[in-house]
Amino acid sequence: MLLDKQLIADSNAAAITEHQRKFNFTAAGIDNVEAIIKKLMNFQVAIPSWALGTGGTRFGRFPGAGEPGSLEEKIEDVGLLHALNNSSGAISLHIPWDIPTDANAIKALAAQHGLLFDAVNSNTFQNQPNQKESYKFGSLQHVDKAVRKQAIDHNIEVIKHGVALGSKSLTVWLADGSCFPGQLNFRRAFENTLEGLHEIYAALPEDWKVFVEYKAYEPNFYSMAVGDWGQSLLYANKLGKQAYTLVDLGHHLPNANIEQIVSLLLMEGKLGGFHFNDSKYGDDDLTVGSMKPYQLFLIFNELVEGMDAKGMDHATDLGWMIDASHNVKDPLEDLLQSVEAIMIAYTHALLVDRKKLNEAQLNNDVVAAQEVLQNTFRTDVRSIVAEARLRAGAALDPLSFFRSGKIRAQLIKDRGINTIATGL
Ligand code: PSV
Ligand code: MN
Repeated sequence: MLLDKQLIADSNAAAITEHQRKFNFTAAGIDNVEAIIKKLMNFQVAIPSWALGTGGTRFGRFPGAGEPGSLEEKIEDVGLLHALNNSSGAISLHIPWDIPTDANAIKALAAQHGLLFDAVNSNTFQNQPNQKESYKFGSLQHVDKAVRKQAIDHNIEVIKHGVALGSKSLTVWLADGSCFPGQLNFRRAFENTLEGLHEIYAALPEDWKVFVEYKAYEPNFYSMAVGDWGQSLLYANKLGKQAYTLVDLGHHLPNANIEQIVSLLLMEGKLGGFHFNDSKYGDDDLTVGSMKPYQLFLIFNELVEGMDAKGMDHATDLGWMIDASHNVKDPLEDLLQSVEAIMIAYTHALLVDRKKLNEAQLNNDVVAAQEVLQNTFRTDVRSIVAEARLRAGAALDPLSFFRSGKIRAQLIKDRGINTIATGL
């Protein structure tokens, strides 16, 4: 389904007067509003293919009708999001969940929706049917060379799929680790993992990056092969200049200071990208900004400050992606909420008065520094984000547009009652 842009234009026309009133009011208080709008129009957040279907809850999985049943339909769904918000211009595939039967046709379909292929993701955290070796005791860290080789070969195959689609990066997330003390020799596990990553790294095209994603724990785990940013950074430094750390917001121990982690990784030139989500207790994969919006703002504040200090391009020099699951909401509605939260946090970070903040820091004026950040955070910037969408031909209010009912109804009509297994 390709969304008829006229429908968006009609709904925008109905809401334009109210929007302009709000936008003019907010814009009047901002010096560089035009520059900010330009940045917002360029900023894209990739959507993971596995977030487009309903995930499971303790009570079961309750998928809504009209969810995508094929890679083509997943691309259509992301295309729809992008048409609505102009900020979801890329899709991230997970192999083997998303192996294209015809890469050229898939590429052409994505192009029709204005989408690029973001990082491709390997999966050595689930045994696949007909797989020779088992990942029961890990993949790249495994004591058995044959298991390690299987995991390396899989990653190299993922790179090949990515090359065929025009992707430019590989994300490696390992569920490797141990369940009990004594089970693993930590040093040997690290060395095996590094050796495998070296082989994968050697298969990267020159213009590719590899992202090493860390995660503090899996249920019932005692240790992880890549458990925190320190371990990830060690691997990335040892691998070379095409290797970076990837920060998934849900992958930290409680109360970790993620904004400080981000700042230091950026300083080291080793921050590769993000998986945005939110959480209350663990790796909850909740809607971005639904629990800790101030933390999200503080992270973006460090990102903008650090990227500007290095002359980096906000839109292209880091990998921006959502990694969330949707169990009780319509996945597309949830993703629209997540992208909106990211755009708001980014706008807030662009608005921070850097000069004032810097002065406050140099003068040890703690109160003034806090005021700068909190005044910004308390500014309602939703009309600025909406204006950026309007100028790009997207919807003033994507969620209301989607909720008007016509889109899901059309998807259900086109697809029957398709539902999809998310693999989570
Ligand atoms: C693991 O929890 C993770 O965050 C990794 O990014 C995976 O690739 C993804 O979720 C899907 O399981
Ligand atoms: Mn992730």
